[in-house]
Amino acid sequence: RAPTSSHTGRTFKVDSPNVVYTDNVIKSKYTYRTTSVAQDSNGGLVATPKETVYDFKVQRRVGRVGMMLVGWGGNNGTTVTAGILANRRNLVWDTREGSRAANYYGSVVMASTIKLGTNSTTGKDVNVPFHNLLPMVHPNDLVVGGWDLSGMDLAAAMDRAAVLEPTLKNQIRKEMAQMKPLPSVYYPDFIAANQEDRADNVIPGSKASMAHVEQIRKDIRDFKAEHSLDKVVVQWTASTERYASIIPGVNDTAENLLNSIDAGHEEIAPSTIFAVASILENAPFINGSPQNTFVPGATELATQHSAFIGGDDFKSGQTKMKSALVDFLISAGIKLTSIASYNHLGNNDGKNLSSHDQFRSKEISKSNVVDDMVAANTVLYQEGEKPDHTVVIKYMPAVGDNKRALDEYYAEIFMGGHQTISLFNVCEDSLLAAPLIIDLVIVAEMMTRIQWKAHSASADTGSDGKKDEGYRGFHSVLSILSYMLKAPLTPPGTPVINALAKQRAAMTNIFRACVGLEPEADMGLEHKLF
Ligand code: NAI
Ligand code: DG6
Repeated sequence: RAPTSSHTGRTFKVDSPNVVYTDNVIKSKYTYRTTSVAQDSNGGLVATPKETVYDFKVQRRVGRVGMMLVGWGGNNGTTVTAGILANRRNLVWDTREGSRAANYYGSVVMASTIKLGTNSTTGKDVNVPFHNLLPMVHPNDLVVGGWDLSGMDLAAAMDRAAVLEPTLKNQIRKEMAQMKPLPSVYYPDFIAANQEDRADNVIPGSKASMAHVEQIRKDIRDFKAEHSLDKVVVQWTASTERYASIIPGVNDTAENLLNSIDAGHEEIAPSTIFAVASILENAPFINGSPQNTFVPGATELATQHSAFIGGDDFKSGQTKMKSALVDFLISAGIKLTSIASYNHLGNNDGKNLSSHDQFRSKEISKSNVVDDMVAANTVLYQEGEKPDHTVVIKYMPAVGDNKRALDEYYAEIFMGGHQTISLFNVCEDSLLAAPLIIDLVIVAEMMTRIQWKAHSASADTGSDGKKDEGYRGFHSVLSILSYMLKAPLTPPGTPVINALAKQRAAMTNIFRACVGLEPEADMGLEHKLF
């Protein structure tokens, strides 16, 4: 299917000597301003403004993009696929509350705006859709495919998921029924025993093998060829696995990991097999579940191949709220002392998580999400001090995909007082996760078209001529995806940012830099100095 969609809303061009548009690329010269802090001989801090000048280059042609989902027949997989079909066809359906139309609500890229600047005449803010910041793939144009342990076609799987209205499902049933997940890799030890009855679509072999890696690689290549795609992004939205043990000599280096796969080592998870296959195919791979798919050997392999990886665990409901609320409380000078987070849900994810080892993976990813905000406030917290934080998840079939998340935030305020915030959050799990799956693909694909280099005065910024050399991609570990993820993966040795507003700012400001625009400072001096 030829791409047909165009982004709506206001487009713009930057008028600056630092920005050049050609038919193929956008080039910008960008001055990155930071503050370097050192300690003087008396132990005092000295802050020095620092400037680094970069050249960015963005390929304008998006090309044809495929999205391959592992766990395609699950609640998230079927919901995101149905959502794309419905949007593509501008579908409208009846509900008991009136008619509803397809949209991309919940996608930060598709449904939010950024402030471009202030109107030169009125002084009012001018906002543009996020997706107009740079040439990005439109989700309607994504070609969707993938794998699942369950061989059910996507129409039947969508019914099993029990997420969407029958009046919508009826309009896309025919198309969904033609979609069938590819057989997948099943190592029963990694997911809950209660998932066994789904596993009727498996590639033979119940532990790691190079043949499995090769089969997944072939699947990616075949999908690309069959649909004439320029690139494919692979995403794990399959069941949560248990953690893999990190064993020296087994999965600690790229070489050891490949050897261990070859030797059929039992500590290699299916998700790591998919990660390795994607890396070797140079297809960006994103882990939407909490387990440690990216064992050190997998991260090293990605770096060696300059292949993009991102993870872990979609940040959809309770945790997204937490990473905004905790940032607000601590930045407001309120000392958060405990967070009690309780969930109950009745979908298949909840069933899988009712098994201890799989729950443990989720408990870890849901628990570490406030560390950076706490550590940043040395007025409220002594070194090593943290709020109490507990996470409970219970399987309650009756509520299906409509997860209930109850949170109590308990904080110390002025003069020994207390503030207690209780939240009851009904998180329609897959409807919150589906737009994140889309954002992760759009942003990951975007990153395949951005290159940078340290600025050199002799650089040719005006054409694709000979001097146009020395550009390279961002680091393999795409921490720019952090906004969509609970436990963001970052390049080794670099800080993890969980605060939601900072995560969004990182994404929008990097994209702004690519068109030579300053970060949005929110100072509003133009309205304050008269
Ligand atoms: P689901 O249980 O409905 O779907 C998972 C699918 O993965 C199933 O169809 C299952 O057959 C398949 N599967 C399991 N192992 C597989 C393998 N090795 N290869 C291929 N397919 C395999 O779960 P749901 O709700 O779609 O969630 C998917 C994942 O996303 C879970 O790990 C969940 O924890 C995670 N997640 C979900 C969020 C949400 O809001 N829905 C948010 C954050 C993470
Ligand atoms: C229990 O919380 C089940 C999980 O799979 C979550 O639904 C999912 O991880 C979303 O979590 P959160 O904290 O982003 O709402």
